[in-house]
Amino acid sequence: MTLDAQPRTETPEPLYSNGLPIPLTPDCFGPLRPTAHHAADPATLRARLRRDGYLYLPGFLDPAGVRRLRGAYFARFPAGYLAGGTAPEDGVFSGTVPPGLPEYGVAGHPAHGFVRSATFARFVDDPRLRTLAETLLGGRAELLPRRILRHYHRGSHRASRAHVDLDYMDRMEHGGPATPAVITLWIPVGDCPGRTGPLVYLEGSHTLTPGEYEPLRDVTDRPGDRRPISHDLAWTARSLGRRWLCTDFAAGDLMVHVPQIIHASLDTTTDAMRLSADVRFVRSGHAPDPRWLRPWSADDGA
Ligand SMILES: O=C(O)CCC(=O)C(=O)O
Repeated sequence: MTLDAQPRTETPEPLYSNGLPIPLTPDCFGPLRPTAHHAADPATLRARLRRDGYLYLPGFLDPAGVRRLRGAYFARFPAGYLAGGTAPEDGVFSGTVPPGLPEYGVAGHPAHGFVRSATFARFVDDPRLRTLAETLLGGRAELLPRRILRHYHRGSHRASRAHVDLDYMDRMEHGGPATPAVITLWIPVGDCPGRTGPLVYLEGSHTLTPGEYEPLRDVTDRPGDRRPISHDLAWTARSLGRRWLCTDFAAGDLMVHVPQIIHASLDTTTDAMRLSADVRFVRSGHAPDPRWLRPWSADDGA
């Protein structure tokens, strides 16, 4: 795994999630296994998703289209948010959040308008994404209307805690990890190397029973919310004896995962900001969780 170029030192700089360090050691981190989607037939794709709980598909989408989407989003921010002399497509943080910018993802914030825009709808309605989802779900599938845009800048010390998607969609049947009724597509909107804060997956964790990780929920930075498994990824790795799988994502890459796999994200510590979209498809004829039938808003509580 090459997370990013860094000088060779005795102890490499750790990565961080939710402000806590995770040592860059072989017991904590390993590489995601890529699948060459051009070469893979439907049966192979399904078998790999079943085996690993995820598919990592480098270069699945057109990188130029992904970068245009990044530019269209960052162009919505007021002056002063992006570093001077940089283009919106670069998505480089100036270090200053302009006063008066609403809370992230609520009405009035650029992310709230963007997920409701025709530009975003065109991007997620890509027939290639639907075809892939239908291949993996084994039949017709519906794109759920709640599509989340996630954007982090350095200094926020915020990232996604370790969790499984089914805890956030628990008002529907999911099927088992071998025959999922719903899948998530995670799309980095721009390059997203390790220090820009990508998604990471706990190796083989889709095969765990929920009871095996239930005790981790008792140690929490979010009392009153039992959905996150942990905000401490190093402790999660050690407690469950599994590595976090990670890669340096590039614009155009795509991840797919089943709702049973434990995943989280790393903190953004680069000037380049992390932007991603997660979209979900449900097998037709399967009643989706009703909270996922409305457009996303950061304060929708789902
Ligand atoms: O992008 C993130 O930080 C979290 C995304 C996620 O959990 C998902 O796509 O299921």
